[in-house]
Amino acid sequence: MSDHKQGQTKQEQLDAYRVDDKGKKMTTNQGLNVSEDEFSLKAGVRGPTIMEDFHFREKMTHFDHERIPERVVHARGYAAHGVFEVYESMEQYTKADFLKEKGKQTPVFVRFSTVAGSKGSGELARDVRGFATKFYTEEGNYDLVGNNMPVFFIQDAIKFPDLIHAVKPEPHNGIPQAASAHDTFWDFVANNQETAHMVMWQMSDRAIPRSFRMMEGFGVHTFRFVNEMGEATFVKFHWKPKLGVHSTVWDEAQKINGKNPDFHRQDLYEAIESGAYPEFELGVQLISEEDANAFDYDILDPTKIWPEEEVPVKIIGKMTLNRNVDNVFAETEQVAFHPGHVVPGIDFTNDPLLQGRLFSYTDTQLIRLGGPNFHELPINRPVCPFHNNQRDGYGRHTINVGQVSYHKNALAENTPYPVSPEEGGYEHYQEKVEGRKIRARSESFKDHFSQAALFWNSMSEIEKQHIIDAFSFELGKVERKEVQQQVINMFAHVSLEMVQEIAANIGVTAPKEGGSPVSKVSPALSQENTTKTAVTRNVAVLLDNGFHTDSVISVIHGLKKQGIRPFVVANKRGAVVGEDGNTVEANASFLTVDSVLFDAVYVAGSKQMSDRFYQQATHFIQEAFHHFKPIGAGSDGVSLIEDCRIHQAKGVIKASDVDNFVDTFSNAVAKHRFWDREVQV
Ligand code: HDD
Repeated sequence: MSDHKQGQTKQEQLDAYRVDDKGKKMTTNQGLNVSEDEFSLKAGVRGPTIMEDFHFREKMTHFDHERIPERVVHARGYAAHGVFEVYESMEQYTKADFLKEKGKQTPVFVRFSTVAGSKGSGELARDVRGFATKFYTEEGNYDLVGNNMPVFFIQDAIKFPDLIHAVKPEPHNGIPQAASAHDTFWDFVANNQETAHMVMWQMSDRAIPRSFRMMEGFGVHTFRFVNEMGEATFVKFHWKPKLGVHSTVWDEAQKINGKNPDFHRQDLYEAIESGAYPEFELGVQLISEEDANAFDYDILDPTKIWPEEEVPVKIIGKMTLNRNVDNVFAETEQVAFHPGHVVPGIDFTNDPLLQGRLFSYTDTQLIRLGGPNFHELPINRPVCPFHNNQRDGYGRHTINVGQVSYHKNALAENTPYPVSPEEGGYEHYQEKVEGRKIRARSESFKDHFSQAALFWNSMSEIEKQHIIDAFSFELGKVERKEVQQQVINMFAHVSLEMVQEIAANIGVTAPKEGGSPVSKVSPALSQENTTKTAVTRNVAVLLDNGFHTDSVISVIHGLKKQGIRPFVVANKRGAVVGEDGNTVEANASFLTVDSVLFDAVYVAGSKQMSDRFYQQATHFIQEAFHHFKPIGAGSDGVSLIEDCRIHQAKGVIKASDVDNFVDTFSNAVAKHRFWDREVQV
C-alpha cells in the first residue's frame, strides 16, 4: 500500500484518506448515483414506504450505527496534530532514534481530556486532565500517555476499576456528572489512603486549568531509557507549556461550564487556527541505576514525584501543535493510545500501576473500536512499514498477498523476518527479576503523607486557600457525616491548619492533633513561580454607541501588537457607532458572552451610555473583578469602575493614571490574576 512507503510524513499518509465531498455527485456507498435524497420510495405519494428502497435502508442503517462506545475514562477530549523537535541529543541515555539527533523532527498527535465526565460533559470540571501524545517515529509509534498531574491516586492497577467506579456518577441515581464531589469518591479516598498526595493536586488549581495550552504534562511513571550499550537510566517525562501554568477560579470554572462547555476545545482550536501554535517543551528527569535507592521514596511508586530541586528537569526538545484535525470522529475519537507502544531505547519499570496499564489499553480499544484492526485506522497507522503474520478480523483493510502467514516458513524464505537488536529490533531490558509470587505492596510504598505535605508546604497563601475552598466544596457536597469526618481525620496527616479550616466550613469535628513532620518545600510545584505572558489572552472591550473612537482603536491595535486578542462586546452584535461617526464591529453582545470567558476587561464605555449598557457592563466588570482579573478603563469607562467601587484596587488601571496604558495594562494581563486584591470601598 502507498502508506507503506518509507519516509512518508504523517500528513502525506493522512492525505491518502482525506476526502472532500464538496462539488461532487451524490452516490450510495456502492458508488451508484443518487437521484433523490429527500423522499423515501413509497407505494403512492401518500402510501407506505417500500422495503426495496435500498438507498433509504443504507442511509438509515449507517446513521443507526454512527456511535461507538465512549472511552470508559477520558471520554471528553480534544486533539491536534503537531511536530516534536529535539534540542539536545539523548544518545548518551537512549537509542531511541527520534531523540538521537539535534534538530530531528517527528510528527505528533496529542489528545487532551478530562477523566471522569462523559463525552458531552463540561470541560471545566474539577478533574485531572489527560495529556496523551503519539509520536509517529521512524521506528514505530511511541505513545506518552500522561496527565497534567505528576502522580496518581492508586499504586496498583488492580484498584483502577474501584477508583473509577467511585468517582463516576453513583450507580443508583446516575448523579453527579463529571464531579468528584459526592459520597462514593470521598469514601474511596478515606479508605484508600494512598490517594492522599494525588487528592492534594486534584483539590489544587491544577484541576481547573485556564487552557490546555497552559498545563504541564507528566508521564507519571518511572520509565527506562536504554542506550546502544544496553545501559539503563530511570527517566520521568515532563511537558512544560511555554505560556506557563495557569488556572481559573472555581466559581468561574462552574460558570464557564454553563456559558461555554466547550471552552477548552474552542481555546485550543482557535489558537491553532489563528497561528498562535501551542508549544510545550519536553523535559526529562534522570536517575542512574546506582542511585535508584538513594531517595526517601521508592522511585517505582506512582504516588511520588522526584522534586525538581533534587532531580533537575533537563529540557530536551519542543512540541508545537500546528494543525487542527479535519474530522473529530476519524481522528480524535478513533485515536488509540497505549503506554505499551514503545520504541527501542524506551522501556518499562516494575511500577505496578504501569504494569497493569500495559494490559488495559489494548483491551479497551478492542471493545471501543470494535476489533483487532484498529492499528489500521489512518490516525493510528505508523509512518514506517509494518509486516507480520497477523491476519483477518473485523474491518481489515490490508490485503495481504501471498500464501504464507506463519513463522517459521521456507515458502517465503522465512519472511517477514525478525530483526536483531543491532539492526533495530526491540529488545526488552534484561532486568534481573526474582521473587515469590505474592499479592502484597512493598513496605517502601507505604508513606502516603510526606509528599502530600511537601505539596501543601510548597503552595503560596492563595493556592493554600484555594485548596481549603476546594475541599470545603467537595466535602460540603458529601451527605454522610462519617465520610466527611474520615476524610478530615486522614488529611490531618498533611496539615492541621488545613483540616481545621475545612472542618469548620463543613460542620464536622476538627482534629486537635496531627500535622506533618515534613517541612521541605519544592518551589517548582507552585503556579506562583510559573512563566507569565499576555500572549494569546482574551480581553473583552466593553463599549457603547458614542465611544471615543481614536482611543479605542489605538488600544485595540496596541493590544493586538502585544499578542493579546481583543473582543468588542456591546449591547448588540454588529456596528457600534463612535462619537465621530466611525464604527467598530462588536464581535459579541452581552447575550452571547460573559466575563468568565475572558482573561481581562477593557472598559471603553461611552459618554452617552444607555441604561442597558450600564447595567450589563457593571455586572460584567464586577464579576471579572471578583475573579481577580485585570481591568482597564479609558476616560469614558472610569465612571463605571468608580460606580463598581473598584477604581483603587490592585490590577485596575485607569488610562489617565499611567503614561503608557497599553503597556501597563498588558503587563497586568500577563500577571493573570490579582490574588492580593482588596476591595477599596
Ligand atoms: Fe489511563 C485512557 C492516562 C492509569 C486505563 N489514560 C487514558 C487516557 C489518558 C490516560 C491520558 C486517554 C487517552 C486518550 O486521549 O485517548 N491513565 C493515565 C495515566 C494513568 C492512568 C497518566 C496513571 C499514571 N489508566 C490507568 C490505569 C488503567 C487505565 C491504572 C487501568 C489499569 N486509561 C485506561 C483505559 C483508557 C485510558 C481504560 C480509556 C480509553 C483508553 O484507555 O484508550 O484503558
